[in-house]
Amino acid sequence: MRNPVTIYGPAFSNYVRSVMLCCEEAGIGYQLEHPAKNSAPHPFGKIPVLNDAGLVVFESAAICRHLDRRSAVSILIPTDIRQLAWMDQWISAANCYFDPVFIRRYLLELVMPKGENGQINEDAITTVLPEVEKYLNIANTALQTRPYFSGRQPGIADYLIMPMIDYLYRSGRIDVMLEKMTRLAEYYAEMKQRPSCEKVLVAPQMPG
Ligand SMILES: N[C@@H](CCC(=O)N[C@@H](CS)C(=O)NCC(=O)O)C(=O)O
Repeated sequence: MRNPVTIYGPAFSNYVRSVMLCCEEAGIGYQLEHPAKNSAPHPFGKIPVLNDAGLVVFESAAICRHLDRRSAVSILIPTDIRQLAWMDQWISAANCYFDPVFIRRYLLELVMPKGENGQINEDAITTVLPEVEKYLNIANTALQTRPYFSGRQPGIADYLIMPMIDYLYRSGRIDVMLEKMTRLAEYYAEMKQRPSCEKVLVAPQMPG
């Protein structure tokens, strides 16, 4: 068995969770380290960063692709080019559209509020909610044509999107909206039963 990899970043980060999920699925041992201990920090000041026996990689999608390629058997990336094209588009959509709206603008305003006296800025939440709903609808519709965001099998796109979706379900404010997304709910319930998701997608421990 190859040496475990080091993931720099806290376990509450959705992107750190994505990398953890890929490690779990690929059977790769890993340890989490505080980013301050990283001798080769992310050039753009983000997390996660991976260190695999001295190979330092940043950007979650690149990290997850590397994790798949270092394994004897590829299970995170489809071999069929049509499924692969589908997965790649959802990896990009996860990073460019879902994360900024679901996590940066909605979730972080709830858990790390930027309003006056540390209060939640309700105007910011009200403004972003229609976009959250629009993007959830897009995800819900996509899953009506293929079972997973990575095509016929769960893969990197699913492990990028699941931590975001999990945080939306946990937010407790948009249950009525989520109830309308019946296909997404089915997908979420199925994915949550995977041992990787049961282990990684737990209630987050936020910094005090
Ligand atoms: N494109 C990066 C995004 C990583 C990212 O946004 N990470 C967040 C945590 S989930 C972060 O570093 N936030 C701290 C900051 O923006 O200063 C990736 O895919 O890894």
